[in-house]
Amino acid sequence: MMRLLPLILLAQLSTAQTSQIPAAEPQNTTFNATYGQINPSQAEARIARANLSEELSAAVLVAANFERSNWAGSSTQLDPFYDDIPSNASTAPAGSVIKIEQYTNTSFYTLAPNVALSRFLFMTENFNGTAIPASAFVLWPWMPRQFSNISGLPVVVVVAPDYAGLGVDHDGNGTYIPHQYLAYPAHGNDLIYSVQAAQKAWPALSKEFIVMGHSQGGGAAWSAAQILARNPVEGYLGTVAGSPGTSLQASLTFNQGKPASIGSYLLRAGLNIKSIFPSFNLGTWINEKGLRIASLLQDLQGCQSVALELLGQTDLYKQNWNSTWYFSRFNNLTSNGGKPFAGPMLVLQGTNDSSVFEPGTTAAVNATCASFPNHSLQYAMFQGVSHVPVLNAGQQIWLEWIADRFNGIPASKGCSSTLYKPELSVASYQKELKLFLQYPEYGYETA
Ligand SMILES: *[C@@H]1O[C@H](CO)[C@@H](O)[C@H](O)[C@H]1NC(C)=O
Ligand SMILES: *[C@@H]1O[C@H](CO)[C@@H](O)[C@H](O)[C@H]1NC(C)=O
Ligand SMILES: *[C@@H]1O[C@H](CO)[C@@H](O)[C@H](O)[C@H]1NC(C)=O
Ligand SMILES: *[C@@H]1O[C@H](CO)[C@@H](O)[C@H](O)[C@H]1NC(C)=O
Ligand SMILES: *[C@@H]1O[C@H](CO)[C@@H](O)[C@H](O)[C@H]1NC(C)=O
Ligand SMILES: *[C@@H]1O[C@H](CO)[C@@H](O)[C@H](O)[C@H]1NC(C)=O
Ligand SMILES: *[C@@H]1O[C@H](CO)[C@@H](O)[C@H](O)[C@H]1NC(C)=O
Ligand SMILES: *[C@@H]1O[C@H](CO)[C@@H](O)[C@H](O)[C@H]1NC(C)=O
Ligand SMILES: *[C@@H]1O[C@H](CO)[C@@H](O)[C@H](O)[C@H]1NC(C)=O
Ligand SMILES: *[C@@H]1O[C@H](CO)[C@@H](O)[C@H](O)[C@H]1NC(C)=O
Ligand SMILES: CC(=O)N[C@H]1CO[C@H](CO)[C@@H](O)[C@@H]1O
Ligand SMILES: CC(=O)N[C@H]1CO[C@H](CO)[C@@H](O)[C@@H]1O
Repeated sequence: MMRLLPLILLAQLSTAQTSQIPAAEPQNTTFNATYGQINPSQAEARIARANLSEELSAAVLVAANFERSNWAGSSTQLDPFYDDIPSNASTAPAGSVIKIEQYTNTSFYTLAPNVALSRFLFMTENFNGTAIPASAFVLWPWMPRQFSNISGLPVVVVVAPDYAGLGVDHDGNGTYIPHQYLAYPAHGNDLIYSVQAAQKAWPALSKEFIVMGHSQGGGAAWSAAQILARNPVEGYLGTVAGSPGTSLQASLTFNQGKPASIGSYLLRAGLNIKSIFPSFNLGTWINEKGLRIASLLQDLQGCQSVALELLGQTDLYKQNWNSTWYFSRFNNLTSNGGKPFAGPMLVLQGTNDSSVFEPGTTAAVNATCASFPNHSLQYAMFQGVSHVPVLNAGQQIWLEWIADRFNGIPASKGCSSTLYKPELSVASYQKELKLFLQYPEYGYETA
């Protein structure tokens, strides 16, 4: 039987601008933002400390300056919004709001038009349950979608926390707040408490909410569902976990034979594990060369682009990592899957994901379904789809799933698994994003 696809004709109407506009000049191919670019005279000395090759040193500098060109105006460390922590942060409980910026000037942000932004600081809890400040934002659609079953603006995607330690990186006393990378329960706390704080700050937000995240955020969302099974929160309607991280062990197991990936995970996770296990020393997993690189990564405040360059090396770690107590314990304490969770939950996974591997997610889903066959878990796999693009491939599924929850339609009980296949052959589809954003300076660039 032939399937009929709904046909939508898209027409773009172009109108000439009549107002005075700056004369067109060629698109600027240099990085636009000059703010925060590393001082060239200092860069060499800072990078030299890591004893990298000349070629890699140059690549790291380019990557660092590229990241900085993406900052929205300034570093969070110099932005008073993130840097000035209200004094009540020392006493306010998790889930409370400690600062609200109702209107955020988005001229340096990469937002779709007709989306407004508010930022706020709230109290979350770190892995061990200490209350700490963190940041989050609310995206306000021009016309929020209405749902029959809830009162107020539907809370999903619009409230987005920075993980604790990113954004706000110190408490009211100036004490450093580490980002507990891949300690999923800590990230789960950030999701749950940011919603509670946002609801306090903006009563127009609905009591009902859906938790959603992707990749590390998918792991955060799944972990939030596990936390909510122990500590239920009124209004919770379900979780969407896209390409979810399930455990450090899973990430490393599926990277066996790829030493660069193993080193990258061990270094990034190991950087802040000391905040959970005070006796841990990064040198337990990471060798001397790796330690120099870790210092540089922190000195540059490097993010994904810098890490991609710096951690792409094969010889940064010690071979005995997987026989250490810390590895086993961290893994046991932070993993997702095979544990009770508050459902319903929708898990999205591409079968050709080279960051979060499908067999790892499938194993976590299987373990969960084996132990909790009567919970509601819907597993959606997407043939040939990779890591981030699973949210594009699967958007009909997750948007409808969310709408059903807000409309009060109960999710089916039990576990189900579906492999979705594309309309045309897998090879017909562009696999990855092929663009990056630039700041438009002239009208012709956005005409
Ligand atoms: C491109 O941007 C850089 C940095 O903002 C500036 O120095 C340069 O003059 C610009 N070039 C053009 C062609 O606009
Ligand atoms: C720096 O790197 C070079 C080349 O890899 C190596 O020969 C040298 O021993 C390294 N120096 C230190 C202090 O590790
Ligand atoms: C700073 O630390 C002291 C001692 O631990 C504590 O009593 C105080 O509440 C902290 N203040 C803030 C603003 O966090
Ligand atoms: C903390 O103080 C800020 C003002 O600095 C206030 O807006 C906020 O409501 C307070 N939060 C709590 C939980 O006391
Ligand atoms: C937002 O910031 C831009 C750039 O600094 C400025 O031109 C604009 O006037 C600001 N908008 C508002 C509403 O303050
Ligand atoms: C954090 O919790 C873990 C697991 O219970 C424990 O082993 C560790 O000692 C705790 N760390 C701190 C800093 O309290
Ligand atoms: C532990 O590491 C060793 C050496 O890299 C490797 O041969 C072994 O397969 C690893 N075991 C696990 C369970 O990852
Ligand atoms: C982690 O869990 C496994 C399986 O339950 C157990 O064998 C192991 O002893 C645990 N490791 C630690 C350090 O608690
Ligand atoms: C998960 O369960 C399915 C269905 O029982 C099975 O076919 C598959 O091999 C399992 N996969 C993993 C990785 O456990
Ligand atoms: C998976 O991705 C790799 C790398 O992009 C590609 O070579 C391979 O053909 C893909 N496999 C499938 C089944 O799509
Ligand atoms: C984000 C940023 O730095 N934008 C700058 C891009 O370039 C134009 C023109 O040079 C500046 O006005 C913007 O401030
Ligand atoms: C506010 C509201 O109408 N809530 C309802 C949403 O749907 C569920 C399930 O059908 C009901 O139990 C709620 O009362």
